[in-house]
Amino acid sequence: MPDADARAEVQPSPRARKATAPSVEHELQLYYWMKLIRAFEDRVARLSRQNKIFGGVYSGAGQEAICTGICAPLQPGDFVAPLHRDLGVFLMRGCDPGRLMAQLMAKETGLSRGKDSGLHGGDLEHGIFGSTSMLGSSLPVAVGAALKFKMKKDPNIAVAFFGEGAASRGDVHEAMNFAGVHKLPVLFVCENNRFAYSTPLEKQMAIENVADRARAYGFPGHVVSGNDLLAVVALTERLVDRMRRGGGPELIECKTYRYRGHSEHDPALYRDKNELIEWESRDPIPQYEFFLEKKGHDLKRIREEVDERAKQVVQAAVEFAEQSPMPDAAEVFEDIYAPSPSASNVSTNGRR
Ligand SMILES: Cc1ncc(C[n+]2csc(CCOP(=O)(O)OP(=O)(O)O)c2C)c(N)n1
Repeated sequence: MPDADARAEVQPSPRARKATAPSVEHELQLYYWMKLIRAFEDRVARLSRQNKIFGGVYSGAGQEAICTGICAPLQPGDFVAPLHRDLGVFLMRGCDPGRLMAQLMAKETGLSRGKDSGLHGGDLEHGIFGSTSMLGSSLPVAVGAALKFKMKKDPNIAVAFFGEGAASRGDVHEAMNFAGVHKLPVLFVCENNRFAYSTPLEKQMAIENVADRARAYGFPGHVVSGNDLLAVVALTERLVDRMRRGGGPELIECKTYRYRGHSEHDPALYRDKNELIEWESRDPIPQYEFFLEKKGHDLKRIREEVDERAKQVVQAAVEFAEQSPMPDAAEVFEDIYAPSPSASNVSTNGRR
């Protein structure tokens, strides 16, 4: 549990803060995104209890400022490799909410056409990599995408999300080392929510910050409060700008907390109730609402409008997914391997 000093330590520098100054429109858009992600996650948790979701549900509730703040400064063509708790990254990068919901319900209209766990569907049209279950395995893939961008002199960047648990895996270190050696445009984002399933932070690592490891690979590491949207946006904007200009990799460690269990089937009895309460009191959404109110917005009106808009988007996604068919068993062997060039016209039913 961070003490008061640790909290102060993760506040952004005045320079980083000054760099943001989002326009009013952008300010409200950021709010909408956080609320949409929370509403989507909450609905998925409810659907899971109604047995409508296939496979595990790994809520990112409480971590919305990270998906929002990291993705807001990204551009079309950037590549993202989300972790299993990052439905928000899919929404932020333009994945259709209906297809995302259909993926979780294993429907034919889902990202992997109902053939895979909800977590593994990627959306390459929007530059979103569909991860495998192996923790940390998506980081070398993001680094590969960054290598491509560098070789083609493309201004795009890759973003690799991972938890502090995954940070203990070899793939993560190999990916960072390669990125450092070749000065690749890849942003490593550690969502440090203090638990990897039931393993607390103290049993995961012997140092204070995951970010401290970046220096060993030859690039900067930064610590930020993952519950402070403005801080995450300001830092990300600055680093992404530097990366697009050839500055090489960066690592951001976002200090945050996982509100729910590891997944919906985990009551998380290993956690201290007071710790959860303390972190809930730092919830990113009311924190950002406080900012909006201080800026002179009519918060009550804005909240009602945004909640209504988010509710409608989520409801439409649920209806689309519920009305979608289950996959056709006859197609079970399709999409397993990429078609060979000579066979590319065969047996794909016109689908990618
Ligand atoms: C190599 C590997 N080990 C264990 C698991 C089982 N597992 C899945 S998620 C998870 C916890 C991951 O924690 P973290 O990386 O901190 O991310 P978080 O779930 O906290 O967001 C574990 C142990 C796995 N998928 N892969």
